[in-house]
Amino acid sequence: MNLDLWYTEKHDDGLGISLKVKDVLYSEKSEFQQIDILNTHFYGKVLYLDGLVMTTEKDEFIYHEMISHIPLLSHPEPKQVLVIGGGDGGTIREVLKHPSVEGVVLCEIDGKVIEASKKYLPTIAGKLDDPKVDIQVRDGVAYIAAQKNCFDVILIDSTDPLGPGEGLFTEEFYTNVKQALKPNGIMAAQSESPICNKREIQLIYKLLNKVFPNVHTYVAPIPTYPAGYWSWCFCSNDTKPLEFINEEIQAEIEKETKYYNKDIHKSAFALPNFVKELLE
Ligand code: AG3
Repeated sequence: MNLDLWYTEKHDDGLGISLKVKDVLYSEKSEFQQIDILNTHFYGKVLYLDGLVMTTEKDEFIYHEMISHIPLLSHPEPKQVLVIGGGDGGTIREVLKHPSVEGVVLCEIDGKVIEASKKYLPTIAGKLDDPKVDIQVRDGVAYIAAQKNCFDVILIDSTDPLGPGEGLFTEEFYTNVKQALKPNGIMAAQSESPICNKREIQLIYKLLNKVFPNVHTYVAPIPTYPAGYWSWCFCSNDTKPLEFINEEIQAEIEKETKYYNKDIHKSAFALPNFVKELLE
């Protein structure tokens, strides 16, 4: 298409994230949400859910490496991993780089996101058929409530706290996540933009602090998310970030990553003053 066609993810506060579109590859309304995959000039193929950027071929590596390697390398030997959300498969691809991982459950509410990602985003979704992956197409809220003491690492790769992702931002859900973790388990959850989503990041941080003894925010730039600056929360019963890092595996992982490395692991927890203030 040679038209000057742009799609803008619009926010109430007068912010938009615009990408020039080559083609619409997929556009369907599932039982849960509107799913679109657009081929864009700058960021390659982009997955949108309810009009919001979930992942793009060009910058997805930052988000997926940061949500996975920070918690996994902080655990001495992660064997069983759970990813909630993340139907595009990017987080699964990174988790599978860890040699100790024996099994990873992907609990995604919307089977259509998985199907569309497999078809149109093979570089992201390419590992979803790996024999170590157990795909559960169901609501993460119900799934987690039935899991006790069985995961070493849980990653919450959700959308924003509205629509089908809403239930993944409650005290009850986080309590169930804690119970699903083994005592030395670690969870990491995406926690929105410190610039655009001040209320959300504060709420997530407050709720997590009610449930977990250790809650630590870390940050990275994600060019295609609101304000280009994103956060995650690292939570555990007793492991503090940077207290333990599996350096042997880290050295191997670093050879394959495009964003993550041992310096980034440390610096991600260094927060600017305005973020520290938000979380006080
Ligand atoms: N999950 C976090 C997406 C949040 C983006 N928000 C937005 N664009 N308003 C991404 C899933 C990638 N596996």
